[in-house]
Amino acid sequence: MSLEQTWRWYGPSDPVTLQDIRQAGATGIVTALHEIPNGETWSEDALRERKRLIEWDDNITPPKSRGLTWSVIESIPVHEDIKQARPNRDKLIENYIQSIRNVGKVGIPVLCYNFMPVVDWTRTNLKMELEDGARALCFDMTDFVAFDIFMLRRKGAEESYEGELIKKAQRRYESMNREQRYELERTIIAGLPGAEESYTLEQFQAKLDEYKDIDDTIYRENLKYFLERVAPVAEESGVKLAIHPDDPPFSLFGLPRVVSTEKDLKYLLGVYDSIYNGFTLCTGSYGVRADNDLVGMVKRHGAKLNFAHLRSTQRDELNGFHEASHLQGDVDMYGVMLAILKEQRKRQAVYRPDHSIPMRADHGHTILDDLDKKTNPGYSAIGLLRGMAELRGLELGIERSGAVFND
Ligand code: DNO
Repeated sequence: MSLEQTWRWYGPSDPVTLQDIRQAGATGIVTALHEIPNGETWSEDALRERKRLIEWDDNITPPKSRGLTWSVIESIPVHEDIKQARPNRDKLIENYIQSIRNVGKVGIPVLCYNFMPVVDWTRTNLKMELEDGARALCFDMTDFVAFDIFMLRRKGAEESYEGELIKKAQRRYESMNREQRYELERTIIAGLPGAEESYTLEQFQAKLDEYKDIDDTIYRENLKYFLERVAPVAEESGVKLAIHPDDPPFSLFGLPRVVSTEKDLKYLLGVYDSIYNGFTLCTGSYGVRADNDLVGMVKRHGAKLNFAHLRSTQRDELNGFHEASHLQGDVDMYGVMLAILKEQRKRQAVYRPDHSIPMRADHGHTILDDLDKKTNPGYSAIGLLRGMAELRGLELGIERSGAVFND
């Protein structure tokens, strides 16, 4: 198999163990030093120590290789003060740069990050029941508007939505009991796994207020400022940046969004033209917008595709979605896989050493034994295992069919 199969591991407290991951067939680990507060430098020692833990079993003598490599960092969070261009941003960017240098020294080749304001990925329901009893992550627009207008009571929120939707959201809100309201609030603002920020309702409103004068144009400038400083260092250090798109790929709470479309991507790749300033193709995030041509994005920007998150979503009539199984839903996974494998061939033809593009199955359903366990939403072992097995089969089938050689 030629794509590098990776798996996101949340560190020593993840209920999924390194051995589980190895048995699932992955060889690459995607993880972060989640314990380091946002804005602080990741030291070379801390990185080395975690890398050793991932790659070697030191509990036996002599130590034994686990057959795993730390291939991708996901993510070093970008501090809110950098995103908002506050006066101390240069100091924080300096810390970020130092982290990248340290990542380069210990030899981790890819760094995934995002530039979403206030909230990282956002859902309204982490346990949507599918017809076969499996549970999926979902973003329901009616619930979201119910929260925004009737629970958060954000100033001006009504202007963001159409009258019919607001009425529906009001009926939804009125039909919910206290527990259901609390659960919705926690799901939206308490932070999903990997999101390093978590808020109470008051803190959340205060955070939103900080953005009242920051529109897309200003926010894009702030991303540019960051990239102009960070990308050259990434190149020097041999660390390939891979920006993750907004999830979902549209504005939430009136906040700016600048990594949602191919146009956004083109802009930021142009800020510093190098394969070290690249992107994460998250098919589930970009794929929520019907106007994102995923296959075309790989064809046009493939040289800078540094990491792939493969998953599918199913849109609904209100612009919401739920996470489909990996080969179903709105994403043309066959087309995307074929395009990625073609990009890989191109790299091989010019002897690019990084032709084996790291990919991971993203956000599995909760199924089988995991339904009764405490798991990280979207990251339970069995659902991801199913996703990865399907993607692996798809890849092998495409390779054997010879379709990669067709124009
Ligand atoms: C969710 C993830 C995101 C992603 C970050 C990257 O499952 O895809 O949390 O890790 O946005 O910075």
